[in-house]
Amino acid sequence: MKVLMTGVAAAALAGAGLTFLPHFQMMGGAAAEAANEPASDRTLAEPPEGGEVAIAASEPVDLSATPLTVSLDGETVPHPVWHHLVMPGETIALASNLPLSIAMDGETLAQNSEMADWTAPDTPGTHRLVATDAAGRTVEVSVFVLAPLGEEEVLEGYRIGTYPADAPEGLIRLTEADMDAPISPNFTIGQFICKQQPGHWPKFLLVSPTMLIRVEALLAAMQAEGLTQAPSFFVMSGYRTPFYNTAIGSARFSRHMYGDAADIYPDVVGGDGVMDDLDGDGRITRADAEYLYDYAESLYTADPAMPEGGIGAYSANAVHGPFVHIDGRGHAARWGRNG
Ligand SMILES: [Ca+2]
Repeated sequence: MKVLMTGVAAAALAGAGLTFLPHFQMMGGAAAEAANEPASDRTLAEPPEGGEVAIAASEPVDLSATPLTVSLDGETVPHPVWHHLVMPGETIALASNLPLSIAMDGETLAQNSEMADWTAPDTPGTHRLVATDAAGRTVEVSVFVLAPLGEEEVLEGYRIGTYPADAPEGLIRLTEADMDAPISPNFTIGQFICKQQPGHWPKFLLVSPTMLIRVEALLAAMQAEGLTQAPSFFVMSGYRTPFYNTAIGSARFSRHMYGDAADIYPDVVGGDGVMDDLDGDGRITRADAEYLYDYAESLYTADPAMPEGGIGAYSANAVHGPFVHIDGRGHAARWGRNG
């Protein structure tokens, strides 16, 4: 079987509980089939074998023996599409296990090299790092040069407020033109902006890698099992400024203020901003949020490599439908699931 693997498909398999290896492994054949098996039959963290794989290269290459691993500042890039945050003037270091052609904003940084450095400019902004190996596999990273926060409570007219603890060093400064910058295989940065000041630009926000790893894995697993046709989750609430978090009466130390939480659900049917009928009873109720909660819980529990974090289930109210909160706080937290 020959499989032309897209980043989305690869992520779907990677997140299916089959692998969440700390590197990329393009899979085909038996591995792709295994992704459709019930969760209980999957082998965790075992590299797939066999299968002929072509990855948008001129010639098919059997890459199964040599996964491409890329790290930025010592952190493994977990998906072929990812993001990285850096303060102005700081240097980021890319390292790989294979020689790469590495470009930033279309300008070559290194060729046939397993490492490259890039020093961020002094001004905040969005940049695009693309690394390509000899087989044509790519790693694409949106690099956000952050706007220093300091003691400011307002940045360029955008109300930030005051962090109750652990104020971040800087925030992503997002212009309207960069809304579609990808931050993972199935999510763009624009999905996570705070709802305040809708017509105001630029906006400021954060996203965390652990939250995105968990949310991507959940989506990919549901896609692989045919539980949703959604190309992405609807992000009802992603980042919240401390200002906004206080205004809506949320938890004082909400992980949303750190870009480390997302209130999500699949919304294919109707595209109406309301969760789909996941449990198939013909209604959209709390039971659908609990279905998603339970699915996330069992998926994360089955994968020892999954970063720890929170899961919460919520009922509909006057202004929103049912949803599930996912965060990457670093330890397990569960709420909202009764019985
Ligand atoms: Ca239902």
